[in-house]
Amino acid sequence: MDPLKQKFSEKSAALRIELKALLKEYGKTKVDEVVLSQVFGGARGVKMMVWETSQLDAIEGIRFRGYSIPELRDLLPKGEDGLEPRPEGLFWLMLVGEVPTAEEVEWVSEQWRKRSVVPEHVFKVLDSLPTDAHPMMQFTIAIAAMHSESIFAKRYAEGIKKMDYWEPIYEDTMNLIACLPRVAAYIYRRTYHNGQHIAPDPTLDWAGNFAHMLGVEDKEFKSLMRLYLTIHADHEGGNASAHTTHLVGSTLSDAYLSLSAGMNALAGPLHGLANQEVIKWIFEMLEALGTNNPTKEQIADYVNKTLSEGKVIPGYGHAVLRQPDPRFTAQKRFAEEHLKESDIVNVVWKIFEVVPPILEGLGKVKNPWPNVDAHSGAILVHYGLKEYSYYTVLFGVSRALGVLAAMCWSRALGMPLERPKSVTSGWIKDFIASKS
Ligand code: CMX
Repeated sequence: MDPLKQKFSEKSAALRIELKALLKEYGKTKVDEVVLSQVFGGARGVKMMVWETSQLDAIEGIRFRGYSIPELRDLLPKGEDGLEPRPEGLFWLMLVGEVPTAEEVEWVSEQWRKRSVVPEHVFKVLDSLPTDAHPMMQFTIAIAAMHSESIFAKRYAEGIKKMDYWEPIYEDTMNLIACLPRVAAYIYRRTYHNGQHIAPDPTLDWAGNFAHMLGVEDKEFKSLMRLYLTIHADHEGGNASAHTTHLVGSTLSDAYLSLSAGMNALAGPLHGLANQEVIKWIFEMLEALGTNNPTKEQIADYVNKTLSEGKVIPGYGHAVLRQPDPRFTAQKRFAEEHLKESDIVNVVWKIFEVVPPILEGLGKVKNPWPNVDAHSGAILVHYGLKEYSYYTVLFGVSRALGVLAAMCWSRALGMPLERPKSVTSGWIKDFIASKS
């Protein structure tokens, strides 16, 4: 058994036993109460699932296995330039709860290199799609098409014990993550660069190689990709992409079909697609104002115009967070270190000064602060990755790390089919009447 799998096997077996005892003793203990506005309000705040890999605090933001993003920047082994953490390390941390050594991170890289053989039919499936098909549609189809490789699906069909489900899911997870940069880069090059593909470079790490296959060779961009693919990886379990992956996985769909479903959720404009919407909105604003260097007053007018048209300001607001998103702050820190003079980055910083008081003034927006999607586009544009319809695919490659690590845990802990209760509005009216 490989060393990561061995560690996971031991840790998950121990937790499974512990949780079994806990449930036996405290199974009837109340952990939450649900009020009517939550039933109608997208189940905000309702505690109804277990997610080992990360936890979100409304004020502090995300912690991966207890570590904040700035802490992880110090702790996780970094890329060749010594600047940003390698996502391989975050995956190790999320899966087994230990900060990996540089050797362990190199081991993950080597594993993903070896496992990154994308089946030929996946490229054929992609080539059969129109080149103007949205990259997220291409991405979800390609991931679903890799289902043919699922070890879990094969082992399940042969007959496998519930206790052993996690083991082929671990293999699927490692194989799928290994292939994602190749698939995602293939989509980018066929959509925007006339199908001129770039062969992987086996000397590079997972994120560096992805940057290389996209065709952006700048060393700083490789560094950005390490940061980007680390900070987007997980945001506890209730967000739409994570929850969808979990829900579909709970039916014992394999890792490929579950992730493909999760990516369809990420493709919505209120979730991951917001990263494309932000930069699109900024470009439209600059065009409407006729300048690349708008004043704060001009930006405020444009924000008010957007709101008066009944639209949201993309990149602002969050279902859980009530402070600026530390993932936004991490990208701002990167931009301050590398891109202080960039016009488009400066526009993002001005928007950050202008938007929160306007949203606050509406009196209904619970979080007027920027989320993860408010900054990323401007940085990508600076390095030449201007095709914003592609941005959510980058988010998706990263999100796979968290949701698949979590899926290993769900199978190892024997999590059941998810099936919450729904009621009709008639039932609710009767219930309220009976209470009064
Ligand atoms: N601009 C304008 N209005 C906003 C707003 C924004 N950025 N954020 C929230 N609101 C509005 C809501 O639309 C809602 O209005 P109605 O009552 O008229 O329907 C009201 O404020 C209350 O919403 P909320 O409780 O503050 O926010 P929700 O939890 O319902 O929604 C989110 C959260 C992210 C969908 C919302 O803030 C939004 O639409 N933001 C813009 C899209 C975006 O950036 N999404 C990316 C989020 C991060 C991610 O998942 O990747």
